Amino acid sequence: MSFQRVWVNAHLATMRDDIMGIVEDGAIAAEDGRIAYVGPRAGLPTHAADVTDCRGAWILPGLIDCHTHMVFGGNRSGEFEARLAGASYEEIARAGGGILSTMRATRAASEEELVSTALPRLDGLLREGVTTVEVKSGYGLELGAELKQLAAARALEGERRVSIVTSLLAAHAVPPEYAGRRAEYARLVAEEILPRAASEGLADAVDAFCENIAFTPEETAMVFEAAQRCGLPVKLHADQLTDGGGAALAARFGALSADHMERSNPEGIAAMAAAGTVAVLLPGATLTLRERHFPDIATMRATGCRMALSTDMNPGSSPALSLLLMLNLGCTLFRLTVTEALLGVTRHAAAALGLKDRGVLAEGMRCDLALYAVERPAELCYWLGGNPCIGRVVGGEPA
Ligand code: DI6
Ligand code: FE
Repeated sequence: MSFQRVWVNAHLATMRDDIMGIVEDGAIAAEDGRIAYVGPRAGLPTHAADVTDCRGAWILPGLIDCHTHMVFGGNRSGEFEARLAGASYEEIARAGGGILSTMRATRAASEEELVSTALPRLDGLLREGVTTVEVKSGYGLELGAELKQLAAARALEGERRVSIVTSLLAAHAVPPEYAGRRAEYARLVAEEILPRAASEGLADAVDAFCENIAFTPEETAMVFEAAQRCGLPVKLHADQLTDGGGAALAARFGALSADHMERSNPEGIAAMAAAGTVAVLLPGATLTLRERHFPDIATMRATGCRMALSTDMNPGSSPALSLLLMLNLGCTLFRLTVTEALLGVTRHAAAALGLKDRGVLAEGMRCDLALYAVERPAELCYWLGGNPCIGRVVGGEPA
């Protein structure tokens, strides 16, 4: 038997079990973009046309950043300074800054401009070994601009070797045209924007921001019901600034994930565990907003609620350009174990996107790989900055 491509002289963290599924002196073979063999080098059936000597590197499944707002106009470094001078995120948002300031810049940008400003941000992730990225809309807040943002996100896939998964987040903030008419805007999202994004094939999922400065649980439920009518899975920005019962709401709708969860209550977390809803932890936002409230990791562990870890890359609450840095912050701020953090950017991040063909190294899975010059996987969480990625493979081809 012969394979198109094999990688040898590598150690593997397959992420197949809860102790990282480690294989020392392993090998991987690819055929037609899929993993055809993964295991000890000694067990590799034969050789291949193309053999890569990894010189003792560690191979993980290509990393997955499962929660980003990567496509946006402008930036908010001015608000960063205002917060340093004492203003709060909530005060800035209520005064028409925050998400609405990015909305203005995003509406003003062309689709091409949105693509070209997102590419350097995307490239930073790819250099770290990321092979799949979720991108949300939510800075258009009107039909045309939301569709433009999603189209720009989709276009990134044509520019780089990466899988892009999109989420419609039109229920992110109330646009100025609907000031004081929040419920009416939520209805516009449910009845017009969402069905259009779905029918044009621009959205893989639907997200919403359930929060006292955004949408109520009732409005969120209305948007989720519309998503279900259109056959789209849902996700939720839940319990970030206040406990609005977001975790339980996400569980009730069988959401793929509930994200943030700084203030989620234990009952909500237990409901998520039972529903299979993944908790997406976003330590970049916790750090940037200097939050004192951390997600209830102990209850997530006790209930078996799966945890993913992501950048939340956005111009306001988490201008985080590095997923490897999030591994460190997940461990240092939230006290995740190294194994939990690494599962959070591989297997559990895939689950948060509903992707069953990636996130672990196993035969039949997509051959998306990340190669690192580290002595142990823990090093990926240990360094605060830096980038040991020495190779990336997408669909069986070096990228
Ligand atoms: N939560 C977040 O972390 C981002 N959106 C949200 O609902 C922040 C978006 C921003 O500040 O621009
Ligand atoms: Fe977010």
